[in-house]
Amino acid sequence: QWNTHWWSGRSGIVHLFEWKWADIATECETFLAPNGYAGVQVSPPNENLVISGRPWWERYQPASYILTTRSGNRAAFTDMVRRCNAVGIRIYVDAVINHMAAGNGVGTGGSSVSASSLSFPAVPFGSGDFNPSCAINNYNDPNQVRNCWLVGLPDLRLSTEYVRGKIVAYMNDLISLGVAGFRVDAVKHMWPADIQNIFGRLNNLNTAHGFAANSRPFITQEVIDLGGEGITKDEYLHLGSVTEFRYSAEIGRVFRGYDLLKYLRNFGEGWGFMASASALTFVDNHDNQRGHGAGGDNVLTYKVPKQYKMATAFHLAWPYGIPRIMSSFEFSDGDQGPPANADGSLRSPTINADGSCSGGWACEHRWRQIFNMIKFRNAAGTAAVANWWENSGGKQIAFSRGNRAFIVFNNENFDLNQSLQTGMAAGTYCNIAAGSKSGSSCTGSTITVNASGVASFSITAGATDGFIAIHVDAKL
Ligand code: QV4
Ligand code: CA
Repeated sequence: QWNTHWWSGRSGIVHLFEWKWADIATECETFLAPNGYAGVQVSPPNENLVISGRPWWERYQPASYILTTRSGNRAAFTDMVRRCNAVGIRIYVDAVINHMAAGNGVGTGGSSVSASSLSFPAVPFGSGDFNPSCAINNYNDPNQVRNCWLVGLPDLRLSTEYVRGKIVAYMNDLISLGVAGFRVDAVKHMWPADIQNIFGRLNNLNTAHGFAANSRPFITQEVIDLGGEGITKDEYLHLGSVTEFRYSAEIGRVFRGYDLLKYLRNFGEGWGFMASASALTFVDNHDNQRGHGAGGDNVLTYKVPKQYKMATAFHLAWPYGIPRIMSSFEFSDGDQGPPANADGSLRSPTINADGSCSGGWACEHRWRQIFNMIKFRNAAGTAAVANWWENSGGKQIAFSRGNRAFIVFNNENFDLNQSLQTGMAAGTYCNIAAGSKSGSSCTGSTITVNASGVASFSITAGATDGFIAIHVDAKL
């Protein structure tokens, strides 16, 4: 359950956090597929409790497994998956299966919810389907972390066949609609044996959506392991891929300038991270960009654009992990929900003439420096890192991916002016940080590689983009 089912020549999963299904369908067709992306992680599609003020986190409070949320209904979800698969963009569902909603009221599909009487009639779940109420205070106690109630959310009794059966039916329903897999929420809070049972009962992917026969759903498990807790990521590695939270914490620290870029030379397993094929990697996620979950103060977000673009460029240039790109809505408060109308309905992002978003949406995946690095990663393919260079200060680095792509970073507070061996064929290349290839020219600056593979690079300390990148698919 490690295969992402990406089309060849594609890479990267964009988390279109809180987007509507209809907008995602259009985004697959008009932007993601043409720019080489491979997949989308969508917000939880199952009905959630409506919470006053409409915080984003109401979607992590399930009311039922009916596919009706502010992102759209079952028909809209079905249409999105079909249209995205048709252009080679895979859909991964955020599956919230550890718990149900903590409050009382009504769900986004109109179902009634009562946490106080443990009644979720639209599933139905009743009091016998939950573990006894208790708080999680001690993350060194695996029994407490897995059997007690995460921030007061009624904890499902996943040891029972009835509860397992309901969750398997929900996930198999999504597989029948053509999803390629799941980001499973709060996995640390579930026993490995319980989720192994559930994952083992998932159907193969739907061949009508272009998946090969006998394809297993991709699984990425949300386990926050920054060390020092009673539960480790290692307990879940046999079940599928796992979120590598240390990647996010460390890359933020490096690009914020607290560590030398030269140490990135063995970023990945060399830093004690899990094996590359198991690691779901990200610069930030929907929790740690706003101080939820864990990750610390060093996490980079869209609010620190220069360092964010540099960290993302490294993330996509470096051959480690399964990269996920965060696509955010703008926020000033950590509870604030996505852009919405007065009646609570979600607003669509406004797409500007230059391709960027507005209307409260950050759309990092549409930033030139980011989507052009997806193309860099696709151009690099499986080529190994070569032609490593570092300055004596250690905050300027460069490397190639074989003879297919080359990138230079300057995180010093002084200019970089350097001739470097790129490993690339002679010619003129577009600097894809500064612009794109358009016909027979570049919309930004160019880099000329001479017959010996050498080119000269200049990145001032104050440059808007702290990196220069070239690759074979953006050669004039
Ligand atoms: C409050 C009190 C509790 C009290 C409870 C009583 O804080 O002490 O017990 O009321 O009812 C929201 C509120 C939270 C509230 C809770 C229940 O923020 O204050 O508890 O609802 O009413 C998201 C948000 C949470 C939010 C939750 C449910 O981050 O703030 O809680 O959704 O709406 C750990 C886990 C990890 C988790 C991470 C955040 O190991 O698995 O914390 N990450 C995932 C998701 C995350 C989501 C959940 C798990 C829960 O990525 O987005 O939490 O589904 O590290
Ligand atoms: Ca649990």
